[in-house]
Amino acid sequence: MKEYTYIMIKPDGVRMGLTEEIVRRIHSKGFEIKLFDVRKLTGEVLDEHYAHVKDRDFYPEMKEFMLSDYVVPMIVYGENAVQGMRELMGPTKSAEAPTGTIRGDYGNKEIVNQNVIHGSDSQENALIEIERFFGLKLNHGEEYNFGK
Ligand code: IDP
Ligand code: MG
Repeated sequence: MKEYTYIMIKPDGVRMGLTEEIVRRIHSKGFEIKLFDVRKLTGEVLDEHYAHVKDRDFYPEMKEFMLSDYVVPMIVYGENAVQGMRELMGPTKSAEAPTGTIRGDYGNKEIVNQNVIHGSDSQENALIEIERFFGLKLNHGEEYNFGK
């Protein structure tokens, strides 16, 4: 079954000019980008999105970084897209991410929060995050027009 996932290029990725390369990698895995946008986030949406790390000591610095520039939110679609995108991204800590993954190739090896890209960690969270950032209530396996 094809599924949706929420992907977001973080400010470091945008500033390094990696959007085109990341789009190329997503397509080369056979996934489709159904929608994408370029925007600056608000503190409110970020606190909601990162509620699971909001009380950690690194959060204030991370929040400042995430609000520092444009991000590129996307809806990505395909077979096993949630897991497949996590593999393409590599693990959270760029210093531990293998070469060939997005975080391994481009993430900051010292500053953990500057890891270039976000990807949903489960099918359930993917739908929650897509609704949060695009205001769309989707179901996995269903096809939508996305405004076409
Ligand atoms: P994920 O992005 O790989 O799913 P999460 O555990 O959901 O990782 O953490 C969300 C984000 O919080 C990470 O992408 C990273 O930017 C930041 N983060 C997680 N752990 C640390 C840490 O130990 N130090 C600094 N930032 C962290
Ligand atoms: Mg996560």
